[in-house]
Amino acid sequence: MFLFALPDHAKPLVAPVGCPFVMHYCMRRLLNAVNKKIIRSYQSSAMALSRFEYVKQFEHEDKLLSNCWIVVRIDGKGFHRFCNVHKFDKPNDPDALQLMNMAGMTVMQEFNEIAVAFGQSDEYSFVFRRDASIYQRRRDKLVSYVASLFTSAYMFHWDRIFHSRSLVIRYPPSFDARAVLYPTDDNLRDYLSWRQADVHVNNLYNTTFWNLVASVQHQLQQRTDYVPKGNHSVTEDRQCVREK
Ligand SMILES: Nc1nc2c(ncn2[C@@H]2O[C@H](COP(=O)(O)OP(=O)(O)OP(=O)(O)O)[C@@H](O)[C@H]2O)c(=O)[nH]1
Ligand SMILES: [Mg+2]
Repeated sequence: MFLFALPDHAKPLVAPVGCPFVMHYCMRRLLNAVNKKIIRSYQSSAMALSRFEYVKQFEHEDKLLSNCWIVVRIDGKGFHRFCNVHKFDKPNDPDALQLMNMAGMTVMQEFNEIAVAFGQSDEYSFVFRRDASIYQRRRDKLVSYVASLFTSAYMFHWDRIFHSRSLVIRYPPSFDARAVLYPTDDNLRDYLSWRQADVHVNNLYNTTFWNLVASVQHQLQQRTDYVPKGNHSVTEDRQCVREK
């Protein structure tokens, strides 16, 4: 390795045009640039040639098959508990769903190769075009970026959505993600139909169930609000409630 240098005292710091030191000054700039290049290439080759270099062989790059639709689906981890802790309305909390949509929109704005996205409950599916070339279709990169952006966007928009309810986030939510390939348009359409059927069945069941729960709770509330006149014992009161 060769490094070139001129002694500092031999070089003027500023070289006015027409000065006899202009040549000297230019030489110094040139040599500094060459030195930097040499040092940089030496450093990178020293790293590359280290005895630890072999561990790179353990890394495996999984590329998503070309000419297939890529669906990246994220799903909230333990959202049953998350929704209970934050007292989301059952079965659907409009604000919580709006927050999911905001996070979904953030992902769509970032990745312009998403053709369509579909969300329900605590999940979101992002459909990347067949010819998407994002991150050279590297599975790990794509899946981890989508999941992390969705999660950070969910946190980012939380205050805007929930500030009217003064709902403070109690612990950090997380989302898993997977990428699935669909080779034909029919397969993709059936995938979307499958998610649609899922939301339909769940909502049919959940809406009915939670409406029943709400109406029974309402009736019980009305009954327990009834306070009989007179000097009754607690047992008698309960009897009154039951008999009413
Ligand atoms: N109250 C309420 N709960 C919701 C809402 N959206 C989703 N959830 C809850 O989120 C859950 C989502 O289902 P899953 O993804 O199967 O369950 P999970 O608890 O997230 O479990 P994993 O995904 O396996 O970690 C539902 O069972 C509901 O309990 C909502 O708008 N309101
Ligand atoms: Mg979930």
